[in-house]
Amino acid sequence: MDAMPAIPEDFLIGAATAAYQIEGGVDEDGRGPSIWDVFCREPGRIHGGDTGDVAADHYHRYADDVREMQALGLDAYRFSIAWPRLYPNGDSRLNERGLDFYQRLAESLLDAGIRPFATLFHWDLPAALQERGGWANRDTALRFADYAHTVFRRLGSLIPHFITLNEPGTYTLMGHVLGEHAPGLQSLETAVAVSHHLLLGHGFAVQAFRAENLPGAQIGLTNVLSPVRPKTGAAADRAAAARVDAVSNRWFLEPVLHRRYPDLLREAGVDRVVQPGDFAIVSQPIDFLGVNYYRSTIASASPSDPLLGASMEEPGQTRTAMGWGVDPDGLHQLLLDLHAEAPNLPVYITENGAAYPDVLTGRDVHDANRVAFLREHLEAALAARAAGADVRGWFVWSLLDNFEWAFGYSKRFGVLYVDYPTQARIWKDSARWLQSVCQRRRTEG
Ligand code: IFM
Repeated sequence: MDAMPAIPEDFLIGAATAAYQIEGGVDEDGRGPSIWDVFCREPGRIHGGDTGDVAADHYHRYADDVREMQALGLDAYRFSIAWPRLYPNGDSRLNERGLDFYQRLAESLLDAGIRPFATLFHWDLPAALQERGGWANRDTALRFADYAHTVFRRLGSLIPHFITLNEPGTYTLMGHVLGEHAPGLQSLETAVAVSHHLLLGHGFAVQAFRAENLPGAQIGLTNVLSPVRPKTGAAADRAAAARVDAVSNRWFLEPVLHRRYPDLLREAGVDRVVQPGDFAIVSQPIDFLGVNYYRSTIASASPSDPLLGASMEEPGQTRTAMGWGVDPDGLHQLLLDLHAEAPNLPVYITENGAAYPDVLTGRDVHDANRVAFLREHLEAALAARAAGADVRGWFVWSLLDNFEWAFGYSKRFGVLYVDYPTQARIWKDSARWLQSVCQRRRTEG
């Protein structure tokens, strides 16, 4: 990869978080329980028995956190809205105090000159809705649209960018096939229904957004995408790679972009839950695609594998603390491929980052590995942009160390180190590097 190209004026540099991972304050101001509150209390589900009860205490410290973002020089901040703060019971009773929090957060960001990007569903479904079947129940898509509509009506003048869903694929697979995330189910049949209703909810939310006619505001969907290459040119490896690609990438992309499910999903029975007219809803035009990128995949045929008949490896010279291979070229290729597939669809990289075993020494965290990861991936994104891909921005995952789902607090992704006992925020070297990038972006812009 060549040296980092200049950062274009309209290319945003940001950082991302999600409500359950940072907020804490789970019992405050009328918030209802989410499926993650329930899941964390089930013995053995989360590393060390950790929960999001306190997390990074952002619910109380959001104003300080916005000041940190301002000091970093970020153009944009992506956060998620906790549905159970607004609708604690999953029904139509709105909790105004929950809405107030996000209004205050959005106003603080705007006052600091930081553009808010708000995700509406980053996995924290109200527990009351899971009791009625969760996303396996088609009605949840309608409840989601009502919640989304409230957000657009009440906060739409403050928030210029909305993301309907974060990584519906991860939510579906980890929560309903592997059972490693809330709600902890293991049923392919349920997962297939969940996936379709998530996409339907996305489409309904886009319709509600358009109905509000918010001047200048935009809406998109965020998928995690992992380019898949066959290990060899052999037909069996290419077929295995296509199956892995269908599950990892195409499942949540094709219905939105091309009004169809991949064949593999049709074989898994998705047609049972698709009703006439659904694809028209799911494929409502979006203003941008959010891409979360962490790693890529090499697939080969493995007839003994029961799920996909494939085995997977991750290319990369080095690994992160999650064991994920580091492959910035995969991001470059992915962005070019997306541009070829949907040339008129702008892309934001809504998450990109790495966990490493950070060590706090005095007031320092020397995370040279994370600095290299971020620099190489930003360079890859900028090179793809220079080659014609319509990439509009890049968000580091994450602003803060946080609750990494089943891994609890054992994995640190932040550029700001969180000292959990004191909740102090400590700048890692990667934060200083990010600040220098933002400064450079401003002088070049
Ligand atoms: O922490 C998660 C985030 O919630 C969704 N995308 C991947 C991140 C790292 O695993």
